[in-house]
Amino acid sequence: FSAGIIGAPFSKGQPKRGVEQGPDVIRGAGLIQKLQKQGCAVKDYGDLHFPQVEDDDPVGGVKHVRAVGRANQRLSEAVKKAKTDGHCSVVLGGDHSLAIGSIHGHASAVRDLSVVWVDAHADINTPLTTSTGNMHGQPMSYLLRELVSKIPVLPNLSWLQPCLSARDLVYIGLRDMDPEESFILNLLEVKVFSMVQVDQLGVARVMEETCDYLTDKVKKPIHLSYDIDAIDPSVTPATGTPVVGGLTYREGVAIAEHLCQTGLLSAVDLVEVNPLLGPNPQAVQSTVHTAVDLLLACFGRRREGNPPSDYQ
Ligand code: DIR
Ligand code: MN
Ligand code: MN
Ligand code: MN
Repeated sequence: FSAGIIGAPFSKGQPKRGVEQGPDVIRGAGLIQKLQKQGCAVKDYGDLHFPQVEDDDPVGGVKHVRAVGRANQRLSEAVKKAKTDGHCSVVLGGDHSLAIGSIHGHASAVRDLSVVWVDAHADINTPLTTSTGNMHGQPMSYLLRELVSKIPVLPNLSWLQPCLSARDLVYIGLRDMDPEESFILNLLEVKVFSMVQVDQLGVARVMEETCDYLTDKVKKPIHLSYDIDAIDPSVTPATGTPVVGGLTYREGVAIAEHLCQTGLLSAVDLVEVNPLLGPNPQAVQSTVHTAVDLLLACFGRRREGNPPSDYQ
């Protein structure tokens, strides 16, 4: 196990300030020391620098296309580097538009991968279906091969090739989808474990079925893209678009533990932590600590305990 940590302090995929502070607060809560303490080798690549993009007017209602395009091009290179260096890449967001570059960079290093997208939202609006114009509600539409004909040419995104098949995608935790997003998911027959399935099956069964589905033929590396708003806002309120009725802390951690135990986890995004949005400092702390615990579970921490490691 080794983690290649990449900070991505980027917020232009959505309108609220503060989410660019995600890498700082997650690092500040001791992520790297805690990973090392549990026996995980860590390479910290530091934070990416995203230069100001001038004249970034909306394109057909989609906001900050050029900034999102440029930032994700940089992130893709950084993730590709972390992968070729031999690490499980960890992208600390920043908003969820960063999944474009993270998954693209991962795919360019390993060729074929599967994605587990844990989120209250499907983030699969196209530039034509989006009602908000926010790019963090759209990343999956740029990544899926099946949707390539639905994506118009956009500035600073010409480097991007779709690199994921709908068959290799599983959603967990959905509970707030736009009607057009539901239409797309049905059309492409994407595997979805919404909160209804989490309720009906329980998280253990959801994870068994997720892994069985993804490893049906070949065992591809898994990219986990974890939006902190998948967890219930009673636990993780410091996020831009909280939705009631989410995963419990235990369900959220169980997802990360199970994916770790597959031995296939190859990249992780932890996005949408916004320390300026909690109602009080404890709410922010609860959000940040949960984010750290999810990442620790991705790298082998088990609630039933771990034997001592000689790393440290
Ligand atoms: C909405 C909200 N579906 C949109 N999406 C969010 O903006 O497209 N994604 N909040 O995280
Ligand atoms: Mn999201
Ligand atoms: Mn979300
Ligand atoms: Mn399994």
